[in-house]
Amino acid sequence: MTQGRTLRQALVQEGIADLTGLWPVAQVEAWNQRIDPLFAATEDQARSYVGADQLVETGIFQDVFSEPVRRLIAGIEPSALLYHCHCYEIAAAQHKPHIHQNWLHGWHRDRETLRGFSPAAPKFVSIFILLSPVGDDDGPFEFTPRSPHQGLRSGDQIVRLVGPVGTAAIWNRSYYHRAAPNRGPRRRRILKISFQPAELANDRIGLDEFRAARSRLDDPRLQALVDQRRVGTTDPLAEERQAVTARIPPCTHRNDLTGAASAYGRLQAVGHKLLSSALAGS
Ligand SMILES: O=C(O)CCC(=O)C(=O)O
Repeated sequence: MTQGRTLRQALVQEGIADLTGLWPVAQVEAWNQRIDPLFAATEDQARSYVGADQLVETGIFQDVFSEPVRRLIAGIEPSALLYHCHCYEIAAAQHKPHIHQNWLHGWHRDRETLRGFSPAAPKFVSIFILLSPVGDDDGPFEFTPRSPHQGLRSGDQIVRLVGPVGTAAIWNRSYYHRAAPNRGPRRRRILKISFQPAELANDRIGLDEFRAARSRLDDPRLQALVDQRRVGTTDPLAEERQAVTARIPPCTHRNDLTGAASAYGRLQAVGHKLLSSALAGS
C-alpha cells in the first residue's frame, strides 16, 4: 500500500485505486432492487444494459453522483464530463471474455483513449461498482498496474476486482485491462462510469440516453456532468475539488498470456507509443 498518494497520482502511476465503501452496501442493494425488473427483460442476451436515462428515472444517477463523489471526481479532473454511465450484465457460463475475446485473451487498452493518452495525467477514467458478487470464476475485471507503454508481459502481476456487492475501483482506461471469462453460474452486473476532460472529443455524450438523462435532471450540478454543450470547453465544474488519498489494491494474480502473445503485445505497445507521439505532433 502506498501512503499519501492522491487518486489523481495513483491513476497516473499504478492506474488503479480502490473505492470500496464510497457507496454503502445497503444503497447498492437498493439500486439492485430498482433495476432487477429492467434487467429481467434482457436476461437471455449476452450483454445487456440499463442506460443513463434509466439511472436518472430510478434515482440511481442522483445517488451515485452525491456531493462527495462529485468533489472526488473534480479533484481528479476539474472539468469532468461523462463518457459512460450505465449498468451492464454479462452472460454466465462462458469460456471467453465478453469483450475483445479473440485478441490477447481479452487484454486491451481502450482504443478511443490512445490519441489523447498522457503519461502525466489521467485523462480517461472509469469507475466500476460491483452490483453482483464477483469471485474468481465470475468474470472479474483484471488490470495491469504499470505503464501501458511497457506493453504486456507473460506472467505480469495483475489486480483482480473480486468481492461482494459494493466493491468498487477507479482505473485508467489507457492501461491494459480485460474481463476474465465469466465461467460461473450467474450474470455479472456492474455499474460503470467514465469521465474525461470536457475539452476532449466525446462521441457518446450526444447519445439519446445522455440527452434524456439531462432533460430529466433538475440539479444544475448533475446536469453539467451530462451536458453535451460543454464539449470543447475547459470551464471547471462548480464542485470544490477534493484530493482523496488513494488505496492501491494489491496484485493477487498473474496474467496467463503465453510468451508469443506477450511479444505481440509488446510490439503493439511500441506501435501505440509511436502513434501517440506522431498524433501529439500533428
Ligand atoms: O467488463 C469488464 O470487466 C471489462 C470491460 C472493459 O474492458 C472496458 O470497460 O473497457
